[in-house]
Amino acid sequence: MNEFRKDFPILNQEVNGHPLVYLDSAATSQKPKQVLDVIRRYYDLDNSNVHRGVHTLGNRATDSYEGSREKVRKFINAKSTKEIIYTRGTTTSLNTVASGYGRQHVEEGDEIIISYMEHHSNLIPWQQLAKEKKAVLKYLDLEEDGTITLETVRNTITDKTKIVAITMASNVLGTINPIKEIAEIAHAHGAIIVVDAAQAAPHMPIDVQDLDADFLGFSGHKMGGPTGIGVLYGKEALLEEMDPIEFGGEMIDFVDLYESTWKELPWKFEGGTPNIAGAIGLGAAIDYLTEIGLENIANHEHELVEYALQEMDKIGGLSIYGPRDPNQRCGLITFNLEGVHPHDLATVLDMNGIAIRAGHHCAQPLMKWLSCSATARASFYIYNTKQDIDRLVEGLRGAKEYFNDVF
Ligand code: C6P
Repeated sequence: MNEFRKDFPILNQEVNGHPLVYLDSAATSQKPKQVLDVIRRYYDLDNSNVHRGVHTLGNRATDSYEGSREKVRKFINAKSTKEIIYTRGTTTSLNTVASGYGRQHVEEGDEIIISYMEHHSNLIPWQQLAKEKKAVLKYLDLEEDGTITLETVRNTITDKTKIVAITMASNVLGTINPIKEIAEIAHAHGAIIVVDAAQAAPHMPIDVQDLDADFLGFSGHKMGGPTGIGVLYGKEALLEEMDPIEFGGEMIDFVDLYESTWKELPWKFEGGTPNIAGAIGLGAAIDYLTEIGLENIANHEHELVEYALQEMDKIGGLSIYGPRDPNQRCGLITFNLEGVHPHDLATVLDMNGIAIRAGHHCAQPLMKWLSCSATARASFYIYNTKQDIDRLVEGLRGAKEYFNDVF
């Protein structure tokens, strides 16, 4: 995988006098020059609004924008491009389902099920919906190692459950959840499953038909694409019966003084001028990842996680969260160094050119479950190497000595 590193110009720099080691891809990934070139070329040559013009630039922009939608469809094996809605990112995708499908289908006393490991984006929309509808919000318990068993799922979902909303891969624990099996249980009770794939889509193959996901959201910026673009996948029948969330240009068929009708799918959910360059950039990112192969990416990250766990264990004084089996987790490791606040740790590492994230990772209920207020997190992607992990481990050893000496 080392050869891909050269595609990421940003990595070729020094930070605070040291070669940059970027270990914060779960927050946002770096972008390969192939994606940057496509965006640049679009603005240089084709920039125009979509679905409006009869002029050549408008047609080119529309072709690229809709061409990217087909790439997204293929990427997650959706049946039709009608099922692919462009959004601003995972947060908007999940909010769209909660305020669209959720408001139309959830009633007083119904259950919405989420888990303790959800990112706020897959928690607050359901919390709000439950409050509004007087529905019951239930949490799937976690095992000590941060996994969810199917027994827990079976014991929590009931015939009153309308929605199960769950992450495919946790941005804190790294846990990969058995979505296909959870979907089966949800469907047996007449519930739908909403999948947060923000930390999954960039790192492993996704087949929405095989998973039998009803809705699934992800963000372009975590998979080599630009910020401000994401995807909401929804089964056509469910999207068809769902009302639009935003009203205005682009999404209408016919407007009269007191009544309007909507365009067909997917456009009825894409009000206003869309993020055209973003969608085209996302298409380029999908081309890039597909060329490498999602299986290869997943294997590379498993190797890195396995190596990192092994080397980090040797340091002593580190609490590492999430499952120990590298095959059960995605490419990130969340940890704390005894007696050191994760922000201080991240600052010391940054002084050595190593970028990690520290904080609550937008998962405050999970922090409570872990009995801590914050953690440090190193996350990996295609461009990371074992040498990067050696630098991290060296940095952590140095930080440990530094804090031991100072305090
Ligand atoms: N997690 C992280 O550092 P947006 O911001 O809409 O692109 O993605 C939200 C989101 C939803 N679900 C999961 C599992 C996520 O990890 C994220 C984003 C980043 O962990 C930023 S908080």
